[in-house]
Amino acid sequence: MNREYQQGIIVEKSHQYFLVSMNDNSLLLCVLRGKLKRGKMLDFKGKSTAPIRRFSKNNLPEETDDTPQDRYHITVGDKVLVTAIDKENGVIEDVLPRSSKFSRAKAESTDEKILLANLDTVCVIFSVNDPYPNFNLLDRFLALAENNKIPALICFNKIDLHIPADVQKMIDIYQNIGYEVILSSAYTNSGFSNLTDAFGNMTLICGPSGVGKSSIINIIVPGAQQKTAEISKATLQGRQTTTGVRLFRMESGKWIADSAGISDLQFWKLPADEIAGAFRDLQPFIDNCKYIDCAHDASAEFCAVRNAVTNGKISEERYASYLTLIAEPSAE
Ligand SMILES: Nc1nc2c(ncn2[C@@H]2O[C@H](COP(=O)(O)OP(=O)(O)OP(=O)(O)O)[C@@H](O)[C@H]2O)c(=O)[nH]1
Ligand SMILES: [Mg+2]
Ligand SMILES: [Zn+2]
Repeated sequence: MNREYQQGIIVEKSHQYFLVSMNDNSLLLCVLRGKLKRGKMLDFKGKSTAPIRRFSKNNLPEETDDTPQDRYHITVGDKVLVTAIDKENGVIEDVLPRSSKFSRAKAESTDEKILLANLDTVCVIFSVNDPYPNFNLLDRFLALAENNKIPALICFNKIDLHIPADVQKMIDIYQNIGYEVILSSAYTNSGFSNLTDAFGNMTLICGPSGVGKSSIINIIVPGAQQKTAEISKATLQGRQTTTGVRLFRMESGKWIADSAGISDLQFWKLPADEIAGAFRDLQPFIDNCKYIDCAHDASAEFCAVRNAVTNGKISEERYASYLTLIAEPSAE
């Protein structure tokens, strides 16, 4: 590795701009070296000879919608090698290999969207009420996490509000399946030590809008909101963020990523034949169905999954959720 490169981690991305938290804790606003955009990685031996184009906050390169996307979809969470231009600006020379990523399913593989790289935990947050949880959406998040092979935990926030009986029933179901379920309230400040104990080295916080994701992050990373506002003002002002994901370093050194509320169900599609395998409670049964291409739906014969539902080994609610997901037109 060339000594002039410094290592950092991308904490925010907006079109072709990347905010990089350097190992010395400074923040650099970076663009990608042209060869990265064209899909060429450095070989870690030599420094690129291409001239560095100077830019400043007031003199950023023109931003257009048809900016060519970099081939690697370099994104928040990626570890990068940077050449600093000055105290505020730099150029990303290379991206280090990823250990994992969380992306939407690759049903249409030309348009993979990676939310976060190098994570080891997904924390799906819903509120027990206000808004009332959409459990089908929760199942979609969980299935996507399974599909991305990232361990998921569930947090039900706003327990200072009344917990409806139907919600309590579902909480029990998720616990029975084997998911860790944490109950929290950002208002009474409860549940957060359990929550942070369950976090890995890099945790993606996701869930629908209005459930308290940002409120929770603000408790876990004091000043996060203020920091976000300052960063956006200083660097990304007026520029629409494309990923909606922001990475924060917790005092413990662990990383936590806030993401914009997602209620767009379309976003979370998986190929139909991968859905059953991504339901943790259905998965153990799918190999016992008589037909290898069994869809485990109402018309399936000699289906071990349906049997398990009849015998009470799979909950009716989760099975109904599964049927909803496979019934979608483009889940093929
Ligand atoms: N009663 C109650 N309200 C809460 C709690 N946590 C957050 N809220 C409120 O819920 C609303 C939404 O909180 P946010 O933290 O902005 O929610 P979010 O999930 O980040 O929403 P998006 O950014 O839109 O995805 C705010 O009015 C908060 O004050 C809680 O534990 N209990
Ligand atoms: Mg938020
Ligand atoms: Zn079956």
